[in-house]
Formats: sequence, structure tokens, C-alpha cells
Amino acid sequence: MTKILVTRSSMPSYEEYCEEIKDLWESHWLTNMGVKHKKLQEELEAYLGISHVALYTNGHLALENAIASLNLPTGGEVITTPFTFASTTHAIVRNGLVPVFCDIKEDDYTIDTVKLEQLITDKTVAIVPVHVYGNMCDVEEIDRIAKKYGLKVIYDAAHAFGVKYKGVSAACFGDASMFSFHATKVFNTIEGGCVCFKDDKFVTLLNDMKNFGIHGPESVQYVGGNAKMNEFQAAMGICNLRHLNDEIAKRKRVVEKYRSRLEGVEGIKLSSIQKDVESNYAYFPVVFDGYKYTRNEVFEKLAAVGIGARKYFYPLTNSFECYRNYPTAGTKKTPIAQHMALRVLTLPLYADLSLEDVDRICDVILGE
Ligand code: T4K
Repeated sequence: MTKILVTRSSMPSYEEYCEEIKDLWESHWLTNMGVKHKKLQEELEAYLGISHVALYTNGHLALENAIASLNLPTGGEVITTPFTFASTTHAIVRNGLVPVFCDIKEDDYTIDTVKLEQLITDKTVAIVPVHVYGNMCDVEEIDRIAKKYGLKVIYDAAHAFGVKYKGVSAACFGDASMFSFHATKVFNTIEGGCVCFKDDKFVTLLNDMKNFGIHGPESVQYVGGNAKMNEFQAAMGICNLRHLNDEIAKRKRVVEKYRSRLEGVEGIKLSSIQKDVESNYAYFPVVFDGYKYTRNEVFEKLAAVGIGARKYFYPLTNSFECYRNYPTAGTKKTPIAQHMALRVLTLPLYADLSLEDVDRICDVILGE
């Protein structure tokens, strides 16, 4: 029985990667913003249609630094969603800010903008929405709210690399957007991530912050850490970017196959197809609500035959032990998110997942 895991990293051929890293053996330049770093940064700026990309060693530190760059007042409230990976909430809290958890929408699991506006107080300083599973948040409404109340917006776009709204890349909304280039993502640099932004005034800050705040040989302007992307990571990104369109097209076939088997089955709910959005087919979430098997039963049935679905995102971040004593924590105020977290399963999805395997997975889900 071959195991099927929830995802499998996209990789270039061994030869292609070796060719890309060959010159590193000649230069001995392995990290600290070398030629590969520069090349990837420029290629990403062109691909995403954004003026500035600051590369990071992972998406989490990219998000932490993006939030830090806005210099928000300690103790300020940041409205965000608990239906996400631990990273989103941690990045807010590790910046000395207070997460205020907003509920999500039932159809696409992104932040509910009506509830968001109701949560704004005189302590609110920013919004950190999440394009969860690659589904775009309501960027137009969030922009309207942010302008009305003078709030900063930093998108956690970890899942949304390659996604476009009305032809515009997910990189281009809010004050900044963070992409994750982790091994499990549609586009990977092994580990990695970036901050995308338009305002020139953040160029120095975001690039220096990942290198101890060092600006020049005798100038340290910020209290930064070490979050640099190294040359091997960047080389992987350069290779993977060449194949990205193919990878997304292959993922699309897998998703279409899943939809053809699961759409319309009583008690099974699929994520809605968003209007004006070009998807990257990052994840395939399925909600079991009133189905003949519970989510946990489906999870166990799949696991019993070597199929590794995942409960992304359960538990909600507002129920984590580390936030138990937070005044804003608890799942009561986010009932839709809690409902989804108890019922959702993300099914295996990667470019090379065969359609026969998708059938096998669906047979287990639909079987007696
Ligand atoms: N914001 C959001 C909304 C995020 O989802 C994430 C990360 C972040 C921020 C932070 O970005 P990064 O700092 O990670 O760049 C995984 C990933 O580690 C994490 O990147 C991701 N979100 C999260 C949703 O999933 P785990 O603990 O579930 O991963 P793991 O090790 O169980 O791997 C899942 C499957 O992927 C494996 O069953 C097989 C496959 N896999 C895994 C690895 C590590 C590969 O094929 N190759 C690999 O190298 O967290």
C-alpha cells in the first residue's frame, strides 16, 4: 500500500538544481544576499508585479518583520482570524500586540468583514487577514474599512502565491503581504518567505531588519535579527519558479477531479469558487457537516489505508494553551470558525498526485 501524504514538495530535476548551484562552488558565497538572492528577488518582483520584495528565511519571520516595520504601539489591538496556522497569531503577539479574533465566512473561510468592522475600538491599530487555503479575502472591503478607521493592513498570504484578484496578484493589497515559500507550499524555496510592499520607505527597513539591522559596515540602524534567505534556498526558488505555471495547471486537474467526485454529495461542503479570482489550487478543504461520517471518522478511515489528510486548521489559534489567559481568547466569539475547525479536512493535493489516487481517496470517503 503506497502512502499518500497531504502534500509533497515540488522539486526541479536533480540536474537542474545542480546546474543552478554550480557557481556557488566557485564563488564560495553561500548566504548574506548573494547573486541567487538578488536574481530571485528580481524575478519575483516581475512575476508578482510588485515594486518591492524582501526575501526571508521563512514566512513566519517575514510576517513578524512586516508587522514590526509598521512600528505599531505596544498593546495595540490587531484584528485577525483564528482559522489559520499558529504563525499568524504568534507573529502579532511576538510584536507586543494584542490579537482580537474575528469570525470567518462560511463560504470561503476568510475573515468576515461585517464582524471585523464591529470589532474596531479606539485601541485597534491594524488588521492581519489571512488568504486561507489561497482563498482571497474581501480585499476591497478591507481596504475601505482600513481607510475609514486609519488602520494598517498586513495580509498573511502564506497560501496565496500565484493567486490573482481581477488580474492583480495577491502581493499587491494592503500595506504589505507575506508569502510562505515553505516546502509544503505551491512555490517553495525549501524554507523561505517574503514580504511584498509598494512603499519605498520600507525598503531599507525590511531588508536591514533580517540582517541584524545592519545598514552598512559601520552603521547599525535597527534592532534586527537574523532572517536571511541563503543562496541554496534562493537557487531552489529560481528553479521552481520556472515550473510554477505547469505545477498550478497540474494541481487544477487534481482539484477538478476531486470536485467531480465530491460536489453535490449530501453532507459534504466544498469551498466556493470565488468570483474574479484566479486560484493557485493550494489546498483542498472539505467540510463534513451532516455527512454519514464525521470529519474524525473520515480522517481515521483514510489513515487506516495510508492516506494522510490533515485537520488544517484545528484547533483554532484562539484556543491554544499559550493564549488561554488572554482576555481576547476563546472560541465562543468565533462560532463559524469553530464550526468549520471541527468539521474540515484538507485532502491530499500536489501537482503529481495521480487522478487514480484521487479516485482511491474519494472511494474511501464515499464508501460504506
Ligand atoms: N501563515 C500561514 C497561514 C501558514 O499556513 C504558514 C505555514 C505560515 C504563516 C508560516 O510560514 P512558514 O514560516 O512555514 O514559511 C506545515 C508547514 O510547516 C507550514 O509551513 C504551513 N504553514 C502549515 C500549514 O503546514 P505541518 O507541521 O503541518 O507540516 P508537516 O511537516 O506535517 O508536513 C505536511 C506534509 O507535507 C507532510 O505530510 C509531507 C509533506 N512534506 C513536508 C515536508 C516538511 C514534504 O513533502 N516535504 C517536506 O519537506 O506544517
